[in-house]
Amino acid sequence: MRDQVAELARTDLALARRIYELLFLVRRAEDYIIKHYHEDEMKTPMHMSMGQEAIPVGVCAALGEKADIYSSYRSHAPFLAKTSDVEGFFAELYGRAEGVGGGKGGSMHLANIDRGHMCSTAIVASGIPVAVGTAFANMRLGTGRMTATFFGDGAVDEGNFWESLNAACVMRIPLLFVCEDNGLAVHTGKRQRHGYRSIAEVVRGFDCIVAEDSSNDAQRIHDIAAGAIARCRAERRPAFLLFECYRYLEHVGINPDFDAGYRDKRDYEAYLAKDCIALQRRRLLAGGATDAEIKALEGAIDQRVRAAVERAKQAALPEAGQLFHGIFHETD
Ligand SMILES: Cc1ncc(C[n+]2csc(CCOP(=O)(O)OP(=O)(O)O)c2C)c(N)n1
Repeated sequence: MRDQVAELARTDLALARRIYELLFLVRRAEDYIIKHYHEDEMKTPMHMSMGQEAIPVGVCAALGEKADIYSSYRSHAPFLAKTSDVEGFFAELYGRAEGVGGGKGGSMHLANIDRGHMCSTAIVASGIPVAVGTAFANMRLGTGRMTATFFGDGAVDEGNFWESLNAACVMRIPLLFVCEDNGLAVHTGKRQRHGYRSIAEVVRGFDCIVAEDSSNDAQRIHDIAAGAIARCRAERRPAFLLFECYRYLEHVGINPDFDAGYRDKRDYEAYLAKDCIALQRRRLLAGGATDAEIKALEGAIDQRVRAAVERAKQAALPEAGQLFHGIFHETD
């Protein structure tokens, strides 16, 4: 314990603060979703990131701006960690024309290409091969941009994932495969789905860099991702990063679901004890930030999220004529 505090105190405070800002932004944005969802103005299903924020935040902090990422329908944390575009985010959830998908995509289809969140997708594992293509393009064009794809352990059950991993390894494409391993595909645990003991062990048979971690610590995840990015570039091959995590809420929706019978509330309580936001807040304090400074930072983020919600509520809906714009549409 003393070692952990000593390590916390040695932390680079600017980086620790940046990571805390992103963590707090994501958590607070979802707090506001929970607060307002019952009003039924956000007409989109919600796959909440709550509990899993450390992974997208840690990885995106390591990627920086010059990177392109893809995420699954559990997109809130990757989207906000990469773009910080909380205004475009809420406008989209409220179905408004100024949303990042013109108000037609909702929570599962978020994209802000200028800021490097290419898209999120509802079809499990479907973003993974597209990320391989983007990483290939970045490599061939020499853009210097890194690519990452975020997905759950359920995506590993898809052939798509293994074909993409294989192609990236054979073609020596620098790319981060980031698995947010919450152990569940909807209500089905890994033991019922996997005929092997460890995802990481299987992936180690491929010619790629493999790292795994179960700390739920965004800064530790940042360090692992930064090391993997450096190695991907130097060795010109992909990395597979497996991060264990816990989904606090139901598969889809804003409520806890411990009465559904597929998981034990004690597991949640164990994870809550190492909640990534509380952990990073402690790190800031140990690194020399004052409680007043942190509260000011939290207040500013809260203000920004609240304003984004208010603005989205007032914003215009898309025109009916926009219905078939920006989508694949066949007339016959
Ligand atoms: C190709 C495909 N098959 C099945 C589904 C139905 N489905 C929706 S979510 C889900 C579970 C995916 O779990 P995981 O990838 O671990 O993501 P998590 O929800 O845990 O973030 C499934 C099977 C789907 N959306 N797409």
